[in-house]
Amino acid sequence: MKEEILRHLCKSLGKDAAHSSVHDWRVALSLALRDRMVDHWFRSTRETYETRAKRVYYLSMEFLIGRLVEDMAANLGLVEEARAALTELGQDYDAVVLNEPDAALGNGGLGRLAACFMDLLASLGIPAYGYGIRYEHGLFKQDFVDGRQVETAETWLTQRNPWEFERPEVQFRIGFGGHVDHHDGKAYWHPWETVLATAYDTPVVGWQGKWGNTLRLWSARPASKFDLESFNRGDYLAAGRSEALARTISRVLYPDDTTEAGKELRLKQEYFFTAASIMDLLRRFLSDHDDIRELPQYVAIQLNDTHPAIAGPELVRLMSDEHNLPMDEAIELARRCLGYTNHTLLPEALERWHVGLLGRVLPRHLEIIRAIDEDQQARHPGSPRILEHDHVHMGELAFIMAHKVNGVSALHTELVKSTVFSDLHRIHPTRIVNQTNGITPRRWLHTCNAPLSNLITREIGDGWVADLEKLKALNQRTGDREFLDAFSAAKRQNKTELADWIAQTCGIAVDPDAMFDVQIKRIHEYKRQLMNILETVALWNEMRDAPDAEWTPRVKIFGGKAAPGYHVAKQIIHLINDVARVINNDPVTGDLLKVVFPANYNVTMAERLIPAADLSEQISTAGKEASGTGNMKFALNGALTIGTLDGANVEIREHVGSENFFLFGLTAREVVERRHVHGYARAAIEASPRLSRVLGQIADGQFSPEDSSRYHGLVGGLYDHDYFLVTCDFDSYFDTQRRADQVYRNGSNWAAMALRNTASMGWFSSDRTIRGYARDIWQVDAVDRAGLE
Ligand code: 26Y
Repeated sequence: MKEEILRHLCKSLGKDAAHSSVHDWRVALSLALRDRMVDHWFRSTRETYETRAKRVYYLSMEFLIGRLVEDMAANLGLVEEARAALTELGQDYDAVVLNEPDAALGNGGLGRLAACFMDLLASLGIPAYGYGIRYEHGLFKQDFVDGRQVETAETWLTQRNPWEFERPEVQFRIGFGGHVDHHDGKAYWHPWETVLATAYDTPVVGWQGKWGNTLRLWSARPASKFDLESFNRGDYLAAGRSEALARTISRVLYPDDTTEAGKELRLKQEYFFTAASIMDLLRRFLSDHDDIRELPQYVAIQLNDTHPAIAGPELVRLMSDEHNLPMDEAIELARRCLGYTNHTLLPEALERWHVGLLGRVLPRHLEIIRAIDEDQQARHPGSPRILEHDHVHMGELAFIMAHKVNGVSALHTELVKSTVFSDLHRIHPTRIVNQTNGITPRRWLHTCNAPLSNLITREIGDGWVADLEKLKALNQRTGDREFLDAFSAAKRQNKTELADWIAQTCGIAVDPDAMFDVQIKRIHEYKRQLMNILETVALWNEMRDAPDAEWTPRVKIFGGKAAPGYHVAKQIIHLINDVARVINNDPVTGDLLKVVFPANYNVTMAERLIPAADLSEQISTAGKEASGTGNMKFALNGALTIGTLDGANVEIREHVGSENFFLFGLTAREVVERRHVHGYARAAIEASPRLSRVLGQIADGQFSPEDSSRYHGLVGGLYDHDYFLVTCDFDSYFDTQRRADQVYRNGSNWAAMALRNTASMGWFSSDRTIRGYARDIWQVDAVDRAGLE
């Protein structure tokens, strides 16, 4: 390893060891690791070709990958070797690993899920490709200026990306706009604008390096030749225009996980990567099959939400316009290839495109969508329409074009059946299935939490890393004092490390013996960070009223970004920062209560925070969080959950046992009923002196003395239209927090409950999820390739 690192430093980077930066060492290490995986990767591809195995294509606008170097080293079993090599070379392995930029090609849960799935597809030896966009700028970088979120462009690609292989030979022409001619019963689309999609491949090698798949990300390039004539005339701007326009398509990740995009660029991005991916997989299929009618036997395409839903019409277009299949047959064939995962019920996140826009950008696809709509009506008169009120409903399109539609938790799946797609579900009663989300145990325990991971391996061996259900054996240790102490010591170590990091990055001293209470996720009203900060203020009030009472010291930790245009979410961030400033400087409460909100939450920060958490905040309004996956990561790392009966919380509670989970709040059904009660929010506030006091303080400017009316709108909104029922759940949340305080003060009981959580989380490995997709949706074999050499 040492030789290989030095060789890359010198031969690939042209650097001399004596004059190399941490960055150079990191790239050299990455290249050395990459070399080790290339053979596995080639062999997997060869085997897939030879056996003509069915392939899975996972189409996703987002892949929230994070850092790769440690992940790769861990999967190849090379962490110790790499560490030793760098140490011998006089380098600090941890600093080198931390030098890698966090690849944030996603917004949140859906993007991170895609990354976890890539790991498991490779670990299970399922031939698969992830397809997405190689955004030049991933999710924006967040800073706080006077407590307000400020966004700047993120630049993960300014340095060389050692993981990817550029494939200039893999190019597809992607058309936009123009018109469609029809003659002799055939359609001819003449796009007005064309860009090139070029491929960049990142190998994804699974656990123990036995199998490798490809993450293929598309980058946009101009299709036309450089305009030398303008250039020579001195009109440099005109000469560069087409290039700039083309590249815009893969320039930035759409930084929003809720609001309707409504932007032509977003539609172009969706079509750009979807079309390139479909053309690529068809080319691959046709390179060793003659009959396109066999496509469904060899190809399974999974749509990660509706963002790539144009895949349906695109497949139909290629099969009918270019391969001359009748339209109805093309529709049926496409359907047999496609699966659609729904990740949200929030009406504002369901994609709809105005027909005017869609027809302008994709005229042929609009015709095909009309044909699909008619086909559906002919087969199922009265079926919900794809085209309605001048809009194309992408959810309906994806549903109708998929042979299976899946929800991401049991509760979410039931709600998909009974709400957004109730009519389609009645017509297609077997189409909706449930595949509860899962997480990769490698990144989310083995690699991110060395103290706990080593303890578990000492106790039960290392088989749990590949088969997380093996953690069940730890249940026998919940009465073992010595083991519980070791378990608590591992948590304590993580908390100490986090406390050091918080001191360095936020300048706040926190006590590692306090309860670390963590809420990290996108900032959104339905996730109710607002309820958490209101509860923090209520707790602070009561601590100040009786500072000598028996309190459980707490550190409230927040992390998350707000969509740049989401005003209320940004106000919530501002409020958390304002409250933090006041509480952290209060000598009366001192170490009893601290509020910490490190800026720029990302995968790397999650890897730091989750192992150190005691309490996991999963407090969404019931019925709104489709699944959640952070909830799984916390419980696996031995945090107890305080949560509502929402998303996968329901299943987590079933697995860990209701006595090891702090449940509170209205159920999804009660939420719907409560909204029908006139004046429910005002009534709840008036019935709660505690909440009234907190809201009064915030509205009066106690936390924003420089601008006393800053939160009038936010507080007023709670009185008048508290859609997410913060007010209704507040008291039960507060009381449950105090119950958690009590249990935490009795440390050994807490540790036993936490251990039950870790021991019971095996089912939430994405191993189980991927096997479920393979069996129920893709009809592919999850081959156990553990025997491969
Ligand atoms: C239309 C567009 C702007 C848009 C972009 C991103 C809409 C939605 C999204 C992202 C949604 C998302 O991340 N959903 C989350 O998916 C996770 C994985 O299934 C769930 O665990 C989580 O509950 C859900 O909010």
